[in-house]
Amino acid sequence: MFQKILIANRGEIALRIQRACRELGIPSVAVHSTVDADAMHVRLADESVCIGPPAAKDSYLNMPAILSAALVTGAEAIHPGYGFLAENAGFAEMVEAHGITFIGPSPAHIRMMGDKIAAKEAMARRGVPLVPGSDGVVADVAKARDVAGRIGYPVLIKATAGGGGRGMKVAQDAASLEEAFAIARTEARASFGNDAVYVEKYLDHPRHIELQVMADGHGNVVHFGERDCSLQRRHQKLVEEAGSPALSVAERDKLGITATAALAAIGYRNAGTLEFLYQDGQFAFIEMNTRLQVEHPVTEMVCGIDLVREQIRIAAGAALGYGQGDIRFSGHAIECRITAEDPASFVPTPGRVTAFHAPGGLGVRVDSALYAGYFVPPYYDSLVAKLIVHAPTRADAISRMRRALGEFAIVGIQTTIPLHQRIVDDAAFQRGDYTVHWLEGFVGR
Ligand code: MV4
Repeated sequence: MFQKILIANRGEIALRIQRACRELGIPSVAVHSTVDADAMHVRLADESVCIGPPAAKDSYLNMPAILSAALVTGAEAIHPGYGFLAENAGFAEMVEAHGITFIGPSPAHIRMMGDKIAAKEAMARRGVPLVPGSDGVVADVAKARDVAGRIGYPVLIKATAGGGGRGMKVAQDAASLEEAFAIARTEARASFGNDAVYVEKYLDHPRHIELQVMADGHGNVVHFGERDCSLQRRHQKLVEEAGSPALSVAERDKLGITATAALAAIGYRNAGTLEFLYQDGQFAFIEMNTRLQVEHPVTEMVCGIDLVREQIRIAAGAALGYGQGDIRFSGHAIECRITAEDPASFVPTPGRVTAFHAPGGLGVRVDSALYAGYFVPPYYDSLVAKLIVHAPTRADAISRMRRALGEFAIVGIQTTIPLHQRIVDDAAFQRGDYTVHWLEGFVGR
């Protein structure tokens, strides 16, 4: 096992990883920007290193500074958390070239899944269902017209290097294809420096359902069930659930068998998430994330497993030590992502937290790096707390979430708690009757 781990992140996820290290008896090194010197992940750290000025590009994205911090502190492994350098294949390569273990998949797998076409091809070859679409890159609008003619309108033009909804354009009909194609290309070039695009049938009322997997690099791959992440606004998730209110146990089992077999076939290692669109009882794979995700706690609650601990064990070369049949799903979990934003306009609200009281009690988990007196800086993601509840049934989990949201006190800055209170009180949410478009309509109401 590792003697020391460097955590290349900040906020709640840095704390989350620090806790897993501590339970494994492994000292950890925190890194921080100058503005984060009194952040909770630094205050609770065994050891910490300042890696640069506030702007993320100069600190949490500063590869040489982070690598130097690992080398001078004698860290044997680096956990990247999510965001920042978590899916940067070049960083993973650089880390390994210096004899340090990257706690994540191989650089080759990160790179493969970063290319959405390569990811789809790899999964389709192993029997994972896809949205009907082009066979690879679509070089010009004439080819796009051929594909659209074959699969039917509406179609969606997507950037190969995409993600997060950028470089994505719907064409409702043949007349709008040329313009949509040009816009998607231009956006892709501007956002990713890569204008390669592909075409898919546009699904107009999908749910976003993702599958958590874990592979040990010794040929063992398991899944920890699905999360329903359909409640998003502008590709930012607000609420996630495990399991999905739309899915049966038989559908989950079937998807799990296909997906884990595909990942075993490509030799995947460490944690991963396969993203699917789910519409009219059909799954379609769209992308894979090669990192721990923000919403991983809902999976941990229903499976009773520590995903970060598993990531660390596997990176150290250990085998999973259990099979799919040993994994049990118990009850229902919901996460509300609480951000420092105006709950109506979503304008960020950095500032001083003057009082902080987190909810507690049975089945309540709060992952947060906030404390009374903390100044939420304007430089980073506005996520300030994840409130996770677990209960025997979905209805009980909703009641528990309503109760916990009512207890939560974050004073001094505006947060999205009032919006979450409205969502849990909504009848359509309570019925589980929503798609990826539901929240956009809800917030304006
Ligand atoms: C789609 C789609 C409909 N049809 N692909 C948005 C971001 C990227 N991860 C995939 N996205 C979508 N791909 C086809 N063929 C609709 C979306 C989409 C979406 C997906 C997941 C969660 C929220 C979304 C919001 C709008 C559109």
